Amino acid sequence: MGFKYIQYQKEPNSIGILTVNRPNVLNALNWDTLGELKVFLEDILPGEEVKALIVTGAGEKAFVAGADIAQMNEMKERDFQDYVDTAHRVYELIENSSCPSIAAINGYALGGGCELALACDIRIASEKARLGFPEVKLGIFPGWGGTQRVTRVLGLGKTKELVFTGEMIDANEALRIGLVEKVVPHEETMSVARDLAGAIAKRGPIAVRMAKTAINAGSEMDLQKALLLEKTLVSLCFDSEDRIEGMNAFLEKREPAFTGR
Ligand code: CO8
Repeated sequence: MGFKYIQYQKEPNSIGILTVNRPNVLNALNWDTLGELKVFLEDILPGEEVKALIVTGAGEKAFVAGADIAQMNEMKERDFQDYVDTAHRVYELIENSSCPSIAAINGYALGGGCELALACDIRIASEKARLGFPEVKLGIFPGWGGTQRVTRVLGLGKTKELVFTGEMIDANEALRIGLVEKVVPHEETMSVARDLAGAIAKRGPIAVRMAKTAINAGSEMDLQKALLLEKTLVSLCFDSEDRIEGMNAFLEKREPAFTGR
């Protein structure tokens, strides 16, 4: 696909694997990497028909160690604004994608890297992973959605503790506070992520997609509006061929063959 800083592969069971590929700088996100991610997410992923996307980092040490500090340090005001806008767009594309996403956190997930993981739907962490928001050590703060997405996952107090101190936490602490969903032996990070993606890929794609919308959009609404949204979306699901197939398959004691219609 002609990308320099990211890799993408589609596996036979409709699982996509997106890898940030700058291992020499712990997969730090420079402008070009964000640009490639944007092109991939906007122009390529929608045509791929993948049922789950795994996002990970190349090499043995890092998921993504954040924004590229060396490049940021050279940026002028207007460039910086564009850099921030591009990162916001990339993270929104992942968060709002109809395709469920899993962050396979295979090492450091810091600053913009932790924010990237938080834009994904589910986070699996290697036992070697280290997570945190070191931005205040650099005189900035998590500005790629971090202050907002972390708060929604961890609550105000824990977010402020992590953001104000800039201290890293290990994978087990991340699990304890709910920053990741699962901690696994390092060498099993990708296989566990694949298993999870595989389980999602077998389910009714319309149901998974609408559930994602109901959960994401509903969490930003008051309860009454969110329940109305849920009712509307689940009614649409009920009208799908996949619903008929799923219920018939259960009653006939066989595996469903969903078509996404
Ligand atoms: N940017 C650029 N280069 C990096 C980055 C990074 N974020 N992280 C690591 N590197 C480079 C190192 O400079 C080093 O390069 P070289 O070999 O040329 O010296 C190489 O990667 C390997 O790193 P280390 O030698 O430092 O590896 P260690 O194992 O000793 O340490 C650490 C690993 C602890 C992860 C360390 O590299 C580190 O602290 N990295 C920086 C982490 C960080 O601060 N991340 C936050 C960046 S800021 C950010 O993400 C902001 C996002 C929101 C911006 C919104 C606008 C304000």
